[in-house]
Amino acid sequence: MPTKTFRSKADLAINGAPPAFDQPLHVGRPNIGDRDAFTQRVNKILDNQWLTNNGPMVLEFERRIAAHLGVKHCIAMCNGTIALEIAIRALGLEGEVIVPSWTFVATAHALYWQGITPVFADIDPATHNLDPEAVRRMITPRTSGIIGVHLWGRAALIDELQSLADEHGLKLMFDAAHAFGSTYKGQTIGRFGACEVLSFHATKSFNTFEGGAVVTDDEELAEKMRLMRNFGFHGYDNVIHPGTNGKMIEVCAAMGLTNLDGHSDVITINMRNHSAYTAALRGMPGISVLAYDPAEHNSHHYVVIEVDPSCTVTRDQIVAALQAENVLARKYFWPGAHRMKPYSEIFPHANLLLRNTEFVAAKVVILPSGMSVALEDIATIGAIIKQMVEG
Ligand code: T4K
Repeated sequence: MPTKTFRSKADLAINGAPPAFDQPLHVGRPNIGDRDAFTQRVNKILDNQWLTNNGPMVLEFERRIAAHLGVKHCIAMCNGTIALEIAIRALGLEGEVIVPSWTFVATAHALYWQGITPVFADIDPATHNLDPEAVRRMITPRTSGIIGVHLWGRAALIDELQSLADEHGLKLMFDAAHAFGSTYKGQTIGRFGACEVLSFHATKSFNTFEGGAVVTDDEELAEKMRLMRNFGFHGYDNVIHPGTNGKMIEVCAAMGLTNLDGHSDVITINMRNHSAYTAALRGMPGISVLAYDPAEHNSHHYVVIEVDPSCTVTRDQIVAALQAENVLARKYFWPGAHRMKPYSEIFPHANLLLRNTEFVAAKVVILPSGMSVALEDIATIGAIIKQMVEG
């Protein structure tokens, strides 16, 4: 363990001392695969003179992702948010749709953007995922569906949500933006609900620069989404459906194919990092690291720590101390979508029904991980937090 001392509670306001890290250590630093393989693919794209619109690289990417997840259809898109919007529209969701507030705001925005009201249901504070009983309480005659989120790649309570949806005649889909390669009861995420939506944003464990996809076993739904992502074109000069431009471009697919080849290495490093953080923070009063179920697959991309109200320092003091040392920890997804506009104006009292969301949002910190984080970095970050808590 390093012997250096870092800013303590008392020191936080003192300026001038050099930070522990010369360069910022980011949450969300992209994992970048084999550069030569990527460059070769880019050269192929340039030689082909086919840059977008369902090119060969995107078709190969879709085949590989579908095979990787064991799902019939992968419809690649320009990003996860557009993929959510297209899936929501293709499913015919309308009126009200129940979602967690404890998610990235895109889950709610994808509904609101289309004139649908996102209705926030509370989470289970242990899993950070939707509590099916809280979902049940939010169902009204206007409810048309539920969007479950597999937060931190940990699967939502899929069976319970599916039973609830069936019982009330609701559509169920999943925001699986964090769950690429995760499993639920041993089955790969991708085939649950009517469809599942992935994000391949630069900050995800697996990225295509920007990108996303909807995956589903439903042939008819897949066909509809393929039309919608390309303005509704069915052949030249023939538009048979309203649509938008949701296409993934060739260079993103090239990045995806390259990163897919290296993704198992990323997971190995993430698992190593997660274990190292867990060991470094073990026994620190009021601090815990969210665990991943060893019986399920998970990319271990998110290192989520919880700072309990019983801790000697607050969550915000820890974040401030880390940032002062150039560790750019994040408070994802504080303060919760219900406290962001326009939802805070539409539902000014949502907090009263979202006690667990509020409780969790106040105590979470995400720490840097991925290929650019070394074990020594984790030891130093552990020492900074220790100094704060015990110093
Ligand atoms: N549903 C869920 C549950 C999601 O988490 C997301 C996205 C979506 C849906 C929507 O999917 P997309 O439409 O994005 O495909 C970031 C990402 O932009 C967003 O994709 C992600 N979730 C969310 C959790 O994080 P910000 O606002 O935190 O981004 P930003 O610019 O602050 O960057 C985050 C960190 O990453 C910084 O510390 C810097 C670092 N970074 C970022 C980029 C882009 C790099 O080091 N290199 C980079 O190239 O939203």
